[in-house]
Amino acid sequence: MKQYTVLTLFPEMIIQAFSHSILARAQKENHICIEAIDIRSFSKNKQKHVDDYPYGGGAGMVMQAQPIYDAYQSIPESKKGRVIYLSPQGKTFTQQLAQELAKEENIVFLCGHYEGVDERVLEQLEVEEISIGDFVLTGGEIAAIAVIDAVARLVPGVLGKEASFQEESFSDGLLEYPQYTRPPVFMGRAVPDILLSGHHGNIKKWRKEQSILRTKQKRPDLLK
Ligand code: 4FN
Repeated sequence: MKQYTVLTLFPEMIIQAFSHSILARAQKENHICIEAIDIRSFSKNKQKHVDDYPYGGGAGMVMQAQPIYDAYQSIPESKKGRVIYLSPQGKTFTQQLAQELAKEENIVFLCGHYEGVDERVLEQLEVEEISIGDFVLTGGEIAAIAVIDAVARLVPGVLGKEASFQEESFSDGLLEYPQYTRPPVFMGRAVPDILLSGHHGNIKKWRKEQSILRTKQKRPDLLK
């Protein structure tokens, strides 16, 4: 069973995100285990603070090293592994990285808040930084959820047979062909005849062409 442990100030965000659909079932069936550790519960002050003012001054607060370090050390040795800090300073997350991470037995994710985390705990834990893209977030949780979702669905057993088979067609790196379902005509728009022809060879060829055409038109960067 793959173990994903998230160090966070908002554990309920993580648990809730994976309480539906495919990844909820994957947890019930013990293909994956997703746990959230509340960094705040490792605060050593009465007010349960986990942040403080930045040395050197400036706006905002910085997450302190000690509660994060202690939260990490509370993880049993058998569940420790690569530590990923979700950060806009990280290398951009891709499907290739998802495939690589899906091979790991244990991954620990650290989610930042405020202006970020005291640099020394990032060094001490030898974190790897990963970013989901170039925009501003209020915290790392949404990024951790995106990465865990992309990784967990690649773990053997998580997707049904049908979906795993489809997965192989994603791995050509192309966008998907257009999809249609009933009714055959919607607001005067008909489903392409070829999809109703029952000729599986022609349908397969048409879909491949559509995938290539769409990728050229919408995401030419994916072809390079
Ligand atoms: N974000 C930028 C520049 C400076 C700061 C940010 C920013 C959450 C703790 C980090 C953001 C985006 C993708 C984590 C952004 C990600 C985060 C992510 C993230 C609070 C500090 C912060 C130039 C990229 C716009 C806030 C650029 N992937 N700081 O968002 O955690 O993982």
